[in-house]
Amino acid sequence: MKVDHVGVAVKSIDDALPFYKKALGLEPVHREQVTAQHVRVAFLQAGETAIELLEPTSEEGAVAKFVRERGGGLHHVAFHVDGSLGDKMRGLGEAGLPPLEAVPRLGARGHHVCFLHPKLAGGVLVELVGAK
Ligand code: CMX
Repeated sequence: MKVDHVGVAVKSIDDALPFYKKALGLEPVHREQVTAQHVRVAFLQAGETAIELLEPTSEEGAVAKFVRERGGGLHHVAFHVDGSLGDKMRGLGEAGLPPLEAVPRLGARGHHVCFLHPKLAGGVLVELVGAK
């Protein structure tokens, strides 16, 4: 599986961007508001992998809680699933590694996604990205 993107939670995307530009030469290639997740996001492409900066848009939601408790930082690692994400999720459930969602849900960039709880992966929130 390829790493699709690495999610980094920040208080402010605009405040975070100068580091990525000056230190790494990376600039946003896509910005979007994901209303259901209470975040706005910016994707910076680094080779085949992107960095997704996530900024909370309200006090609700997982990212706001993460920023409140930890001040931001590495939030999740997302892997690209070839083939059907729904099939992959069913297989994970049968293997005793059930995703947090019962079915794929719509995430940023029009992709379908699901998440695996950090307790399953040694403290890392894992996202799977693919086609429904
Ligand atoms: N990475 C690592 N650990 C995390 C974490 C993260 N991103 N978020 C929470 N945790 C830890 C908590 O600190 C807590 O640790 P301890 O038990 O050691 O104290 C533990 O996970 C359990 O947390 P919880 O009580 O189950 O629940 P939370 O309310 O903190 O929620 C989670 C955790 C994973 C269920 C929730 O964040 C979630 O549903 N995430 C998936 C959705 C999401 O993150 N969306 C935002 C991204 C949207 C996008 O990319 O578009």
